[in-house]
Amino acid sequence: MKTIYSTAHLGHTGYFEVAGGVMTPGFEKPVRAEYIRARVEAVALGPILPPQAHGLAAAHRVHDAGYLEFLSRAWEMWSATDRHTAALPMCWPVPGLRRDVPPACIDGLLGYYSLDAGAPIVAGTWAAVQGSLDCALTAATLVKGGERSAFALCRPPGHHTGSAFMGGYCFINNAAVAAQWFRDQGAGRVAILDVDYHHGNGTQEMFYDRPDVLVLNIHGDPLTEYPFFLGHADERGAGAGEGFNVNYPLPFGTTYAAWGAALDDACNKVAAFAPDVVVVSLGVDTFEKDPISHFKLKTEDYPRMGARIAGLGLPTLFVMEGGYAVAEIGVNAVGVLAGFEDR
Ligand code: Q9C
Ligand code: ZN
Repeated sequence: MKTIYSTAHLGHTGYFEVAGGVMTPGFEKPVRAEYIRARVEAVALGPILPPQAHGLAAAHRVHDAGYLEFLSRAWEMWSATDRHTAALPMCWPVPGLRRDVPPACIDGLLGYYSLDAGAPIVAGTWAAVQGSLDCALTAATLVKGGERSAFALCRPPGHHTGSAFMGGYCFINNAAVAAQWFRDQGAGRVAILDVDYHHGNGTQEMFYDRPDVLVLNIHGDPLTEYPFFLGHADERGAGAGEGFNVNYPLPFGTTYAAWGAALDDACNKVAAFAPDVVVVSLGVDTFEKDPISHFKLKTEDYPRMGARIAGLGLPTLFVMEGGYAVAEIGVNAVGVLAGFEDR
């Protein structure tokens, strides 16, 4: 399996997040992708290739134009106000406030276009975001060209990003853009299987009323886990998309016994849908030692996950999402890919 990796991610660094009420170095940091790349090399998974530049046309198919324009200019606007720390929002248009008049300053725009204060923007962020998207689209091109699978080593991740907001370490929804790109390239049906610990709220939002993209999510129950306000089991899609969104919210402490049962059910639904291609939002923050998560998957569970997905017998694009236990992130993420390849 080929891996697509860009060094542009290295510039998205040097920021903090508020964790437990305390300013803490960001959990989503460059070493994550570096450890995954090193593990791909160590097990000789396959060639590691740089992405091709794709521009933003594919992103515009699922993202709001004003949002993309904001993202591309946010650092320039923020640093023009003589601030040099990461740009972060501090005020949001919750229901009851107005969204019909977009703010004319960066501090207002940051809140207008975000879900939370969890997607800091620094000087290198926009280049990293474009590089991450390019990885997804380059890997998607390999799968479209007939390869059984490909691995987009995306960083920053994407699945919390909706059409017009960043959040949860995410800026452009790489998996969603790739899924839409497959549709635009002629795929009739696409399934997105999101195995990250957190609910992929952005992906769900983008395809919620569509029957051509089946979205399945296995994740921490939003009653007690981020992103809190989406990801319940009764969210099954709307209108023509009714029945084409499937959520598996699971409690803290979940092990592979219950997690794997959810995966099995999800895979049966994918098989019944008979998509032309599967996009896997691959987060490994389900790991027992993940510092911000509460599932209990073990390192030996990740190859089983990959093997079950391989059992679908479908062209598969893996898109990297979360995972914050950096010492084990490479072994776990590449474990899924090696398990998929049955080795
Ligand atoms: N400070 C992904 O896994 N909340 N995003 C963190 C601890 C945000 C995770 C709470 C978690 C976002 C792609
Ligand atoms: Zn996650």
